[in-house]
Amino acid sequence: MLSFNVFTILAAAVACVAAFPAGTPTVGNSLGTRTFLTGTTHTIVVGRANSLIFDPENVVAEIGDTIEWHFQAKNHSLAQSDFAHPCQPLADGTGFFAGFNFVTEEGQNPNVYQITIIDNKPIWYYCPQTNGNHCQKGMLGAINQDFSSENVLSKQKVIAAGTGVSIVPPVIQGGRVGGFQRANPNPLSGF
Ligand SMILES: *[C@@H]1O[C@H](CO)[C@@H](O)[C@H](O)[C@H]1NC(C)=O
Ligand SMILES: [Cu+2]
Repeated sequence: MLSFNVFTILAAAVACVAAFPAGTPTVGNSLGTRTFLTGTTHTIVVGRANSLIFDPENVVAEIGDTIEWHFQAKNHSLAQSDFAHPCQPLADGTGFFAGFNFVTEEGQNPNVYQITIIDNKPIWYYCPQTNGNHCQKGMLGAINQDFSSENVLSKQKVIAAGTGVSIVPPVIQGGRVGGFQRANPNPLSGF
């Protein structure tokens, strides 16, 4: 009798596995809509060695990855734009802007700025420092640009070079500042 019961339970378990193969969301299970954090952090140095560059300026990231900017001298920031309008924030008021609180005379600011990648769309951003026209001089970056399209960073830089004074977004938004909430997670990165 006992062995019959064990067999019955096993048979039920096998039937259950067959009905719900691996990866099939079941009722009451929200896994299908969840974003899985991959744990990969992409470090970008802002203004390496007093230059007007984001290094690397091109990043390929997956959904759930973290992008983390480390600020070197002098007074840089970053703000999201669209492809066709570099050097100005997104027209609808969304997008990230890190603010100008990362100024450092030497070394690296103790704070970092982070965003999380939530979809596969290209992300375009620029340094909105108007003092010295950083964006017009090529201080631009791209995340997940589509190299099979015409809209690539090298072309955006040409557009940026021909634009007028950069627009500083009115509000700091869209990302996280590490440092007050938590220490710079990777202080040697970029050196
Ligand atoms: C950094 O640049 C911003 C934008 O030009 C400016 O408002 C701010 O005063 C500068 N900060 C310092 C410490 O120079
Ligand atoms: Cu800059």
